[in-house]
Amino acid sequence: MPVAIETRKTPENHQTLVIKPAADGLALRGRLRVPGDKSISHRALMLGSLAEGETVIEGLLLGEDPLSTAHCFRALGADISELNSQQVRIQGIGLGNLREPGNVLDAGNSGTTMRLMMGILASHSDRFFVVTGDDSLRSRPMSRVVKPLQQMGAQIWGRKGNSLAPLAVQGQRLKPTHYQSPIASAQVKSCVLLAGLMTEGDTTVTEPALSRDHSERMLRAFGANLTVDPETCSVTVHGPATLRGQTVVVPGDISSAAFWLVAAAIVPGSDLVIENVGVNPTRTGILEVLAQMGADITPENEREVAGEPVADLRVRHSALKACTIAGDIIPRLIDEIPILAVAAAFAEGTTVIRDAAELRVKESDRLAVMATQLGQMGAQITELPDGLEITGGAALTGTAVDSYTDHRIAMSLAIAALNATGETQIHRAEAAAISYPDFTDSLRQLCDQ
Ligand code: SPQ
Repeated sequence: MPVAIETRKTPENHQTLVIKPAADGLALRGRLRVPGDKSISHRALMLGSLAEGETVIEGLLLGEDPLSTAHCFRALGADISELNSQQVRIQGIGLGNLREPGNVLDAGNSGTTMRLMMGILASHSDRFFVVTGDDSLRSRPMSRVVKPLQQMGAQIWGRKGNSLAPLAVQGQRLKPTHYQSPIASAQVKSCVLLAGLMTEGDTTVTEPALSRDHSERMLRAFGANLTVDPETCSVTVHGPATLRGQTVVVPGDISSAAFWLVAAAIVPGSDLVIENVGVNPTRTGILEVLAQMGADITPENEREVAGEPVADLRVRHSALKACTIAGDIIPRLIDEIPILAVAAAFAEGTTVIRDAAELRVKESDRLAVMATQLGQMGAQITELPDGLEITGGAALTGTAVDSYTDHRIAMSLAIAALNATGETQIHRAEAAAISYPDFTDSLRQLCDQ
């Protein structure tokens, strides 16, 4: 085998992923599918629970984050069948009919679960909810959703001036608002739109740049009345809405495909086809940046599936060159910055990433963690207040690194390890299961072709 891949359990019950490429001969070849899109999986579970009638979800991501969403909505009264990636059936309970759970709702590691659910809970009158999460989620800022909800009249309490979970919510009849979000965030936008579903009148969110639009697409498909103004990055929900159960076909997650796109681009001799990837334009910033860097990526078999654009992506190894990543493209590749930092480490010249301070409040401080961990492997990488500066070309050497329990960091470091000399040990690599439970199996399969 051209690369030795092993997983070891630690006494603290974590997993260390050990990767040691052979001196020559490693190339990633073949075809693969990545698991379902995480953002779409969350939204399908939530809207299916809130709709009237049956929703069928095909291709649901079985990662830990969507499992947290399913767990919460079961506790809120939705009848969700056994979870699998073929077909999940939900008997929705209808807007306004969530039950008050007898216990705390646990969003686990998932920012999307907590922030979107807050909009739904705050608008369910006469019911009391408490929402919490793991250590990482309890340190992530929640004021970004608490503020607009309070502007709509919501009653919410939490630590540090209502900005940190656990959060307590006394559901209310809300009033419509026009919220000018200071950040481009699909979670903020979706939270406000979901709160607007049961609110009489027009609830509008305007953001400084366009973030992913899966909520808008799916809300429309479920029957909500929405006006979208791309010029001003504004969306209005005309409430109150009625949602009707639908069939949702979840495409493969471009954020998961990103690891293989970069792996094949940087490992000589690679030629991969990643099938059935969602290529919604609000998510394809990574394809634009990799094209600018000189990557050889061709979309094939482009089609539309259940309201979302989908394609197979063929990627072949090529020489990469540095570029600048900043401005309005950032929200369209926000989750791909750690793996783009890996691509930059193998590109000629200095790549500058700016306007990405949001990365500091993800599952980990992704700027600090990528700078230290990739730096430990020998990359020339400097942390900027709102980004990273990476000068490519320094040879990487395998060493002990840590995911900081962040799924995207764990997988980015694994891809860097494929092009490093010697053995890399990635501690707490089990974090990958948040969004990509079969990541290590796919890595083995691809390296074994
Ligand atoms: O759900 P969570 O934990 O926030 O997950 C992340 C990720 O890397 O998987 C961010 F850490 O993705 C977010 C993404 O960054 C998922 C998301 C969504 O589904 O609406 C939107 C983005 O977050 P934001 O804060 O920009 O709205």
